[in-house]
Parts: sequence; C-alpha cells; structure tokens
Amino acid sequence: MTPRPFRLPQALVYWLSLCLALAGCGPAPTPTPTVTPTPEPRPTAAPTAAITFGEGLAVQISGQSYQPKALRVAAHSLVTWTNADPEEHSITQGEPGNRSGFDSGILEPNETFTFTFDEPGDYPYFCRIHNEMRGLVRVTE
Ligand SMILES: [Cu+2]
Repeated sequence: MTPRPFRLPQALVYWLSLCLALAGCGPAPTPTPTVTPTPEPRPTAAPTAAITFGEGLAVQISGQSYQPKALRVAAHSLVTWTNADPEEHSITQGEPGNRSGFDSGILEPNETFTFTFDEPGDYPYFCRIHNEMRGLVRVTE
C-alpha cells in the first residue's frame, strides 16, 4: 500500500497557493467609470459689462431710441439731447415709476434739452411717453 498521507495536503497547498495567488492578483479591477467633470456654470456677465458707451456730449433721439443709448462723460459735462424724431419724447431721469432728478418735459421734434452732470455716477433715464426707451449717462471723475 502506497502511503498517500501527503496527497491531500499537497492538493490543499496547491489550491491554497492558487487561491492566494488569485487573491493577490485580486479580481480584475472594476474599471472606474470615467467621470467627466461637469463644467461649472459660468457666471453671467454683469449687464454693465455689455454696455457700449458712446463718446461726445450729444445724444440724438431717432427711431424711438437714444443714440448712443449709453454715454460716458466727465464730471461737469453739458450733455445735449436733440429730438430728431417726428414725434414727442422726453428725457427723464430714473425709470418708469421711479423718477428722480432731471426731466426735459415733453420734447417736440427738433427741440433740444441740455443738462450738466456735476456728480460722478450712473444716470439712467427713459422716455415718459415710450417707457421702453431707455438711456444711460455715466459720469466719471
Ligand atoms: Cu419717446
């Protein structure tokens, strides 16, 4: 009778080492899903950044629009609006429902309105007759 006391342990060792080897290698790593970083939403540019300022000291009112819509002037500048439209308009500081400061009154066609801006700051204005007409004077130091 052939002694076979080691067969089982040898097989056990074999399987154990195989298991250890496999465990050492570990299961095939689960591929990590590639996470595409969600781009951070860009902050919307402030509306003021989009303003294109005209130069000079004159604003024409034409086609129910102030031209330029935004004007940048130095302090103590005298700005003149001319109504080049065939209809009445106004140059009224503030916004509809929140008026303040200068007001041309009703400006007939071809009439002008002047105002001196002494204090630096932003002066939004509108037309009392056509509330969608908006303008801005930015007064710098
Ligand atoms: Cu108007």
